[in-house]
Amino acid sequence: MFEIQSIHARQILDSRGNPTLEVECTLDDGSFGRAAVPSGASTGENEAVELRDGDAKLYGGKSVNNAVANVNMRLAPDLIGMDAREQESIDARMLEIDGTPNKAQLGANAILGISMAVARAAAEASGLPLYRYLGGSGAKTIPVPMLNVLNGGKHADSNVDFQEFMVQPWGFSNFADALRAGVEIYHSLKKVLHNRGLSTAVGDEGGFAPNLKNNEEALKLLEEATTKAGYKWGEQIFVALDPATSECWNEAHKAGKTGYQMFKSSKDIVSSDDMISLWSDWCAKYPIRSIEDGLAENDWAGWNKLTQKLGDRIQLVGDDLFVTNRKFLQKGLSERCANAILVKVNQIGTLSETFDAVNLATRSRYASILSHRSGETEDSTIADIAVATNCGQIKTGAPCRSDRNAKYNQLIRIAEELGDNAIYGGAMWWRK
Ligand code: 2PG
Ligand code: MG
Repeated sequence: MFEIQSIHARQILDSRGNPTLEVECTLDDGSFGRAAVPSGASTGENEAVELRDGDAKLYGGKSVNNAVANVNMRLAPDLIGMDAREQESIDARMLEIDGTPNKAQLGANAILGISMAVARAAAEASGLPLYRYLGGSGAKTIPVPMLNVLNGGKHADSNVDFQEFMVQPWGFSNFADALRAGVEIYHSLKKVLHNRGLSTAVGDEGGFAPNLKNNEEALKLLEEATTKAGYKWGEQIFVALDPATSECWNEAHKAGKTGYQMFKSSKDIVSSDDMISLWSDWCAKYPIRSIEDGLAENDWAGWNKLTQKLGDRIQLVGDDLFVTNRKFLQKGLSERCANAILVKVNQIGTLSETFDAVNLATRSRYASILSHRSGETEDSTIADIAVATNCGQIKTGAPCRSDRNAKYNQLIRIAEELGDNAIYGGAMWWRK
């Protein structure tokens, strides 16, 4: 009854209007799973390969017909007949067929589509919701959301250098109240921006994307929006940042320099130490609990210094630094860099390896945050994975646009289903 009968991929569109794949898996009892693959814009250089056709005549080179063909012609025939519950073996078999260390042959997008679709079909055949199938009977933590209410960097055309200014509603006893606070702050921010004559158009992840006097003004706006919405800044609501500074590093590199270029505002190039001072200055002034990619993916020495300076006070998250890959996480552990990992299924390309990364992080007392990509679809698998792993945090954009709200809505469903058994991640701050 768990035997894979068919696997089929097709090209669909993501939230930016770029092609991506969705994969369908049917089992011999008729159980069915469908999953769609996300796509990043500020990608880490060590991510698994997203295979695109590169034919300028089709979607500006972004079509994924080869990845679709790799699912339908190369992987599917090999996997048919396997037991869909054997996630590890199925994922391992795909890695074997691909034969490269970074899934460059068949595409991590092709492989991930199958990995997720198979899990969904197996969950259906088991009669279990996905989070329960993946996480077992102990899966019950609804994650604290990081709501990216102000977008900059590569996700917006504004003059803000840093990519994500997020509010994190830690100070609530349940997910529904926490999410409502995030949503009300989002709407409050819209009014604050509107009243100042600033743009309320949104960026790739649904957050507003105004031009500002400087990067720090974003934090002041978040504070005003939070207070005006009636919530306590620094008690109920905290700040999480993803400045995505590998982009600043790369811009400096393009100019033949080493350091971090504020590529949208001043064009200044600053050092790793200057960035660390900026973060500690901001942490003294604002209730920041989390900074992701506060330094660039290749600045390991800087990361060690940053971790020594702020690592016992706030969460320091490696995204481009770790690319959901246990090899890079292991390096971070040895070199004492960061204290948390961002977890993106398409950075590594299979569910098994995603769980490996989370497990290593948990055993090493690093926090894990499940995350969307800037290019998303209606697929909400990451919401289930967040609950399945009990990781306690999720980053999935502003509460705006259906690609983002699909994940919030799935968490609402799961929280309702778990009822009194649900734990809201906010109840257990990761260090204290
Ligand atoms: C990030 C992500 C998601 P992208 O940097 O964390 O917010 O962006 O998917 O563009 O890499
Ligand atoms: Mg990031």
